[in-house]
Amino acid sequence: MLIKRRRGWELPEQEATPESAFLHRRALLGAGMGAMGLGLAGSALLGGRDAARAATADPTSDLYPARRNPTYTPDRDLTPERDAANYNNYYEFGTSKYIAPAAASLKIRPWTVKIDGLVDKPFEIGVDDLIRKVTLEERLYRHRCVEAWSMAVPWTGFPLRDLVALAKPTSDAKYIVMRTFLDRAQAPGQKQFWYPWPYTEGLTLAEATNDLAFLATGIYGKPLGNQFGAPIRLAVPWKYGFKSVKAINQISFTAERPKTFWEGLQASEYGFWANVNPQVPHPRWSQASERVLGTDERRPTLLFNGYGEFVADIYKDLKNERLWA
Ligand SMILES: Nc1nc2c(c(=O)[nH]1)N[C@H]1C(S)=C(S)[C@@H](COP(=O)(O)O)O[C@H]1N2
Ligand SMILES: [Mo]
Repeated sequence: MLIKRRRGWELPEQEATPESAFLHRRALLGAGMGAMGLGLAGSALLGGRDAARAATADPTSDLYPARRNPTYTPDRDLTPERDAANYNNYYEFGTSKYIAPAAASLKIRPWTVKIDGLVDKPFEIGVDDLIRKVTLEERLYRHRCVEAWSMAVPWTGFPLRDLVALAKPTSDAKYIVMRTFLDRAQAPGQKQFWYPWPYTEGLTLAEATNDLAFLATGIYGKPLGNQFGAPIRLAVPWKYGFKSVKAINQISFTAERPKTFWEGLQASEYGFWANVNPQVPHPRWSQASERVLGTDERRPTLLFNGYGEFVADIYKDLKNERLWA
């Protein structure tokens, strides 16, 4: 995808929802595939790779691209898809940044999300049913990894708040805990027993119901690729990237603060709050600036990753907490 240099508010629609997404859908519909299902005619018509993609087509792909919500527009160019899709953190599939091929084999359907803990009535819901219960929208968000690299990407998804509303937490619930699948056969990284699998993250309910907290099911105008945490992952852009847990299959409401994956590994370096703050260095490196993925650029890091206007109020009475990573 070619990205021309423009101000954030001038980003045209086609940069967030690449042309290929429209073209691919049009090819399918033009061939009558919508009604026919994915038969032989389809494989003959589409090239080998496209045919493979169509055969495993996401059951909700008709919902993409979704309408853009213009409230969320970053101050910088979007990261080209090719760069974001080939530089990922996903320890379940290895500790390098090049896990996309390994992650591709994760089976993401059927997929259910279990909602339990302090809720009116625990339930389990198929991810496609969940996606069709809510309204998908596109948001352009910055992402700042604790390792001091950053990107800006167009997520598709829905506010985490809408899931909280579906779950109906009781008045005792104070935290929301999100967990990734546990399957050593599919995720070789999970054979590394010194990590506290499954990957677990948490937010306070005040954070979870903030406008910015987002559950992403797509990116670049299409369903999520596996390397991004398909079929459903969190995006909380004012926090370091490790809070944005991928491939969620359980969401629990609790009265107690959960022990998160990275806290379990190294609490002194990766805390529960992990709000982005350029003035609070990581014990082993500065957080003052960030390398922008896909460019040679370094940018100064912003307090709350630039999202203070949305979230600063949440923290004003929490002065005794270690709010910054
Ligand atoms: N389940 C799971 N979720 C995860 C991770 C992980 O290793 N496993 N890595 C986190 C980190 S450190 C970052 S920076 C982001 C990276 O998201 P991306 O690969 O989509 O850019 O995912 C986060 N979510
Ligand atoms: Mo990260």
